[in-house]
Amino acid sequence: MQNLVKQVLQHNIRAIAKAISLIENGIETRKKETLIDTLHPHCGHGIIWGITGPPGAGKSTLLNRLVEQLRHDNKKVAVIAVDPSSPFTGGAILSDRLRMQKHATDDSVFIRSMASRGHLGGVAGATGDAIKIFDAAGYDHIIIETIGVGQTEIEVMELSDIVLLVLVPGLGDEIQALKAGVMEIGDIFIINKKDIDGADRLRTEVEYVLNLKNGGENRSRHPVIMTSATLNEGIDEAYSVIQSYYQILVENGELAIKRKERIEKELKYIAVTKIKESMDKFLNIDDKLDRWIEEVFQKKVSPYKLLNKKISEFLQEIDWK
Ligand SMILES: Nc1nc2c(ncn2[C@@H]2O[C@H](COP(=O)(O)OP(=O)(O)OP(=O)(O)O)[C@@H](O)[C@H]2O)c(=O)[nH]1
Ligand SMILES: [Mg+2]
Repeated sequence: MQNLVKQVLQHNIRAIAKAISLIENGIETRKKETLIDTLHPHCGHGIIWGITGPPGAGKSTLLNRLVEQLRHDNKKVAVIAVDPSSPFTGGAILSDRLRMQKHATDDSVFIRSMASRGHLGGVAGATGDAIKIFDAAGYDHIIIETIGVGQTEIEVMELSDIVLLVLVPGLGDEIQALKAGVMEIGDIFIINKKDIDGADRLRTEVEYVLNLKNGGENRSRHPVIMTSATLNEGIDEAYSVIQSYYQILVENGELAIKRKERIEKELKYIAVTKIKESMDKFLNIDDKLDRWIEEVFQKKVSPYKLLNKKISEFLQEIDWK
């Protein structure tokens, strides 16, 4: 494991791929903890972007363009396509969904897909670990693409420093989507496919909703940009808006706040998981459950009383102060 970590830190592509596969395939807890803990001091340099929006909105086409700009600035980029609905692909590249063939041979662009099925801690956990691997390995930008806006996607987007929400005209249900709370997760709103009808109207609607959210008086602080990813229009603007938005987050301290909120979530998650694990082990719930059910059913004991007793026994056992 230490050797693998060393190679990851040296930006060895094969080691990075291997580390991510280990996470994806669910290695032993102890090994995973060593991996993540050893990488931790080397994390924090990479900028994490999320890009989300309805299927077919042009997220990948747009991302492809933005990656071109990042490469032009000589940045190393990792892209993770998260697909909560599909099974593991064993790390296969979703080149179709990603439309990133152009970058597929570039060593400084690492493209990876992740799926959630059967993953302990959900896809958000696996994605979070993958982000740490890329970050420690020295990628300057780590970009996560998800489709749609279900709960899992929101959790994944919460791993980002900046979320780009890509919207397109002509879906018919734009406004419903905006009302459904989707707007909450976006930092920067991109109206893509500005070359088709309805883009201007959608922009007005989006700005209206954003200003409402802002109390209806001041202009919202969230930029709304129009692009045509296929025609390569508005990309320069999008790129510079993203950069200045990030700069503001750094300067006004919001980035640190966001990152601390992520650490808080992570710590709570680890705490709950670990407490649950040790409780399960001590209480041996699965084995005793039938007996407890019977006792509660027979009214020999009430549920709270039973579990409070078990838990205080547990706390005594571990000498809880
Ligand atoms: N007219 C027009 N078509 C676009 C534009 N951007 C993307 N497309 C097309 O829209 C289709 C979907 O593009 P993708 O980039 O795969 O969209 P996506 O949001 O990544 O799709 P999923 O990952 O499947 O959700 C493709 O046929 C693109 O060529 C645009 O600005 N204008
Ligand atoms: Mg895509």
